Amino acid sequence: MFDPLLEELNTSLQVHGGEQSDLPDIFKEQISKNGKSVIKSWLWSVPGFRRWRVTRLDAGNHLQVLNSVAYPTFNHDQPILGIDLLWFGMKKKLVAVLDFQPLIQDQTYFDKYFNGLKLIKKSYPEFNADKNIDLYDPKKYFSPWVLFCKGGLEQAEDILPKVFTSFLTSYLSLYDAKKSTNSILGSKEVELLQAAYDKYSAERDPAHGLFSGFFGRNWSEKFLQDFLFPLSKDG
Ligand code: BLA
Repeated sequence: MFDPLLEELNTSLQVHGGEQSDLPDIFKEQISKNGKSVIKSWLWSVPGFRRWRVTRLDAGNHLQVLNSVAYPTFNHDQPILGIDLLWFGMKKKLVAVLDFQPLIQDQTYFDKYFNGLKLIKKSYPEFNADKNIDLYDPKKYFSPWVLFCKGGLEQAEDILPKVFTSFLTSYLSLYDAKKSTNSILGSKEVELLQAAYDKYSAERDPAHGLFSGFFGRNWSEKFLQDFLFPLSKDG
């Protein structure tokens, strides 16, 4: 379901000077105990970013996932990119969350970084289901303009690709725009806030149980701590 979006993401990262970094084999690809599901991950090194990770889970008709998080370098205080796309094929159910995840909830910060996301949110009312976020605290690391859709095939096939393109373009332009403006946060603050994001996300990630079921508890814990949220281990 999400392969065209994954390809678009890869191309876009290359256009922005991204190169793939090496990853331990256990994180590159893992096959589930029953042999029916596979999870693949990629790590990118992109100018302006400390870490850009991408994960694709293919559990057939049961579940398809495309997940990506990009952390700017500590001297850039722009939001973290967060993408979590899930397609439950049997139920034909889409859960899509895309956000510029803010390091702080502050008006000056929002004014500086969120105009692009606000415009996308206005154009796509289908991605306006923000009342239903209940696994996370929406005030922590989610923006008031988070694109959130619980939908079906039409949303997945017709609307999501458009939203995805606009979202990615708009997020990547923050880095270009950033060159000419001053930071609101110092790099030590950015580092602490990105680490807090990892800790918070590692505790809340609804995928933990799902991964354990598919790939075993040991692998899942390693994957969560060492690949998905490596700064969650500090401090
Ligand atoms: C929801 N994300 C979910 C759910 C699962 C995952 C299973 C619950 C879906 C449901 O409603 O049934 C799965 N999360 C994953 C997987 C990975 C993962 C497979 O990280 C693999 C790497 N989640 C993120 C990021 C964001 C995010 C970066 O990882 C931010 C954009 C958000 N996921 C997010 C939100 C929900 C969710 C807001 C919905 C929570 C809710 O319904 O309240």
